[in-house]
Amino acid sequence: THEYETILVERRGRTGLITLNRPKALNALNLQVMNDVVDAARQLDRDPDIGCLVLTGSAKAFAAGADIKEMQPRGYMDMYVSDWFTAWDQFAAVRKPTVAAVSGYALGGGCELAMMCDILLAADTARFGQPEIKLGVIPGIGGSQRLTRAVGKAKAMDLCLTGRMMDAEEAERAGLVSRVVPAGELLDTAMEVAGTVAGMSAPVAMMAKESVARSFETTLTEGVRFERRLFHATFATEDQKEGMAAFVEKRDPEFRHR
Ligand code: CO8
Repeated sequence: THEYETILVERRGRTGLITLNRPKALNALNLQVMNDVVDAARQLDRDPDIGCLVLTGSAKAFAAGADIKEMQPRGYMDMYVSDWFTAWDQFAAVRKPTVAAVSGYALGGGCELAMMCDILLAADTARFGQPEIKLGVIPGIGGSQRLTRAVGKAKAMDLCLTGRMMDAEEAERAGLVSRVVPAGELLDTAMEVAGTVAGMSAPVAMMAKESVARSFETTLTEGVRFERRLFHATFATEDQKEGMAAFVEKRDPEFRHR
């Protein structure tokens, strides 16, 4: 694969692993990181041999936020005209399932990036927060929206207004993360989860993701209708034939991902 400056990209079976790799800045998300992650994620998303993406950082930091030093000198016109950080929306738009494996700090843009992923796994060392207010700004990559949808108003307001950090246990209790695992097992667990997802029918996994994601965008009636249409669409896949035949024949399915 293509070499990147700020990330490492690996393919393990049907899983694509992206590791943020700017250790000197605790993986602070500058424009280069954004462009690298978005480019790698879009390539993996298009690759028929990939069924799931994992995004991780280091033991100490998933990412300690947007790069403060890069933003410090900028002014309003500059931020507005360049539409600063808009490319992160392309990461959120990845259609294959994504797993965030968070160890250490996931602050500001780091927390926002983790929340863009479909499955959020935390090491017991993980710390989440939206500390932007302490810098005189507010979240800008979706934090005020995704955090509120994930944990509700009470904790979202608390975190965005005080800038305090939440540990892994509180994050799990609040519904921000789906599982907490010992730090040493984080990557193995993430790769195992991703391997399970990547072993499913790729188009059907994409439909499942799209359907759950739709619940954040629409009313219940429309959401249920959307789900029903996609459910019907699964019957146009070879994998529905294989999955149901395998059940009836008491064997494991061999999905062909189409
Ligand atoms: N940006 C730039 N550099 C950083 C960042 C960051 N966010 N975080 C850490 N670093 C750098 C430090 O400056 C330091 O560099 P150096 O060695 O050159 O001094 C190095 O990483 C190591 O950091 P520390 O020495 O501070 O490590 P500690 O273990 O003492 O502390 C902390 C770790 C608590 C994580 C601390 O580094 C910290 O508080 N970091 C900043 C956290 C933060 O405020 N994040 C939010 C950033 S703002 C944001 O994300 C806004 C997103 C919205 C933008 C929207 C635009 C549209």
